[in-house]
Amino acid sequence: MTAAIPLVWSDAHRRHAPTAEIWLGVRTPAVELPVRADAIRAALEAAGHPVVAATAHDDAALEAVHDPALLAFLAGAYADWTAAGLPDDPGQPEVVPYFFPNPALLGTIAPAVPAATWARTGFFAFDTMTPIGPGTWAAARGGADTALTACDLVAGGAPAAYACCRPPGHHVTRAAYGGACYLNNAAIAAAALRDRLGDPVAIVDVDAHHGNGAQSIFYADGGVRTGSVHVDPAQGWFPHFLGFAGEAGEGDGTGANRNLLLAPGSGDGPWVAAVEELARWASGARALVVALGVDAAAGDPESPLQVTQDGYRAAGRALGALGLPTVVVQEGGYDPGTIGGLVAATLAGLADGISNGGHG
Ligand code: SP5
Ligand code: ZN
Repeated sequence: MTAAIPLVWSDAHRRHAPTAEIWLGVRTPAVELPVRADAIRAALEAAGHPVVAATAHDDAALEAVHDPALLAFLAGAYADWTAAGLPDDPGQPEVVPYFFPNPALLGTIAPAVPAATWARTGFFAFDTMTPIGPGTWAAARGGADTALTACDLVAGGAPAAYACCRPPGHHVTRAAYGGACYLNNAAIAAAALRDRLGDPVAIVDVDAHHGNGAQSIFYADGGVRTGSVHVDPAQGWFPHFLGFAGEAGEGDGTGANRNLLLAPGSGDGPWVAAVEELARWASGARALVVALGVDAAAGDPESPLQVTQDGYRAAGRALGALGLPTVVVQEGGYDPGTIGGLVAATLAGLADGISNGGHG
């Protein structure tokens, strides 16, 4: 029996409390809220997981996967926005984009960062639903520290650690943010584990949405295998432009990306089978990062998948049975009433899989 998987935590998550998501130009209620992490922590503490405070880590760990220009933008965007008076005129309290450098606008001309504060956001953001408020950067930076602290535990010999990252991260590429995400915690963790434990590292993303960020960051890099199971973007689901089966990597990364697509309405049978396939594919890596979105669950307001708590437990078991040093990073999951139990079940399955190994 392994010791209970530690929960790594940063209080800074609460400083990101968006007032709205701009959806089709309309202010709609934000769903990526502080209550999410608080609900998960409560469930995991009740299940006996020890809490470990995140420690500060150097920016170099972020620069391993992100463009310094994106990091500088995120760190300063809210101060720039308020200095430009935009909360008063036109009355937008949070940093949002309005104009995007569509490749078909620019052709072969490289985009430059716009001079106007109100136009700059569109250089870095790829959707309108990922607002930057007064505490967003502190929260996102704390989330990265949370993932990196979990890496420290695992590199130090813990079989697994769970990073309760909020805001989530798996949609963020090297230089662009969106999808309620600001820093790609799973990619940051994979790079840190690669430094400490060697190549290759695997990322298995079980969030209901495609893990486009890690796919993009490591697309030409065979040192990090990236796999994602998600609802088929061709059937109308975010991130719409990416996540298709033919996206397999390029150059040194050819064959190192896997996308497994599920139809809306899919439940435990096909979803657990897909996770098992990604687990088999990850076997032989030196370390594993699980991008744990629990929004594939039935009842989640952001996805049409119908996975149960038992399905998440089975996914955890399959991933734990690999016996790899494992960092689990929180991604999506938007029903505060059920996400704690879903994460607890996944970690229980993971611990079970680790204990039983290949003998279960
Ligand atoms: C981390 C994560 O799970 N991000 C997923 C974000 C997907 N958001 C897609 C939003 C599509 C529009 N939904 C309408 C909700 C209106 N408030
Ligand atoms: Zn998601």
